[in-house]
Amino acid sequence: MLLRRSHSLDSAIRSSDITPQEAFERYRRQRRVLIGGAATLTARALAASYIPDVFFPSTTVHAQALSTAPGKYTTSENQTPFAKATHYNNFYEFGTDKSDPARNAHTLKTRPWTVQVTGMVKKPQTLDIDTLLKYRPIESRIYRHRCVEAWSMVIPWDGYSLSEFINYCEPLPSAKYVQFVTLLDKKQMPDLPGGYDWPYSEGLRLDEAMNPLALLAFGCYGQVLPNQNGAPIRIVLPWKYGFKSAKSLVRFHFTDKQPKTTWNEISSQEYGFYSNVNPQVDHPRWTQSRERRIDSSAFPRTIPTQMFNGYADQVASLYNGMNLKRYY
Ligand SMILES: Nc1nc2c(c(=O)[nH]1)N[C@H]1C(S)=C(S)[C@@H](COP(=O)(O)O)O[C@H]1N2
Ligand SMILES: [Mo]
Repeated sequence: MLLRRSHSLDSAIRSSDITPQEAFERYRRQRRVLIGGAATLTARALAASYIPDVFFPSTTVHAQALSTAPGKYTTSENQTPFAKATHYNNFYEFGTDKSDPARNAHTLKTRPWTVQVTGMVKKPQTLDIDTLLKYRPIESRIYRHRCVEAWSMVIPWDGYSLSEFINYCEPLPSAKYVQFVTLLDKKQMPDLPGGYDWPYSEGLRLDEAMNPLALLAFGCYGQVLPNQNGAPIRIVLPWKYGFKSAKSLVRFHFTDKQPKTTWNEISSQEYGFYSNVNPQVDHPRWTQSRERRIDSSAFPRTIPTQMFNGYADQVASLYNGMNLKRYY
């Protein structure tokens, strides 16, 4: 019997006909084109990065993170051990104790995941997390990480500059701020604490957000972000207190007004909009002039805190002429 072949069916492959293996191969080819030019990636890292959920194997790229040359984006200070950076977290949606997120955040579902771009942009849109992940080559940067509670860590993050993504969003000239809105889903966050104005949100002036130091992170320690560290996408702002670095982002909102931010709403005396690390401006309840490193030193806080957490060369000019005691 002669099979009649329909041309239209023949040429239009429905996505449901594609096997996972084919989809995987397709993803792999895309990755090669998009990040093949990144000289820092080893062939093995590149090959392993084709696995959608684990873009680097921990061993290979952890080594790469370690070999990243110290420079503007990378400190040579000792890295905080992975186990500490993933078991001493603030992610209140999963509990307010430092050990809660590692225990509870397994209920966070990171695929499928979309990110909305809203407000004063040329074209409001919704993007798939994997589109964002593939948009620019992933770099490793080792940043100091300073919490407002006067502890610090040194963490290798994997991502690309937030400015790259903001350029992609094409904010209108009227946009002066960007707000970061994070996931709120009581089903995934059964222990969501009361008394907070969820969802957690943060924000920056647009020129701060465009500073190349501001990182859009998808991974840390050469592997995909653990849920408790803000999977599948977060901000990292090493010159500001940790709470500005919002985790598990679902929306970027561009606006001409300074956005409301979670901690500022809770206690504006303690947590300002800017929240730059500043050893000269104390928290009302403790000094910010010293800190302790989570891996090595217990109390007392013996490490002197640096202005802008040591990144003054790169960011101080953003605040020229501002009274930083007033705009804390
Ligand atoms: N969505 C969300 N993002 C958040 C927080 C939070 O509670 N919820 N805590 C912030 C605080 S206070 C800090 S210090 C950092 C901690 O990041 P880490 O756990 O990866 O070290 O995340 C910030 N981002
Ligand atoms: Mo923090």
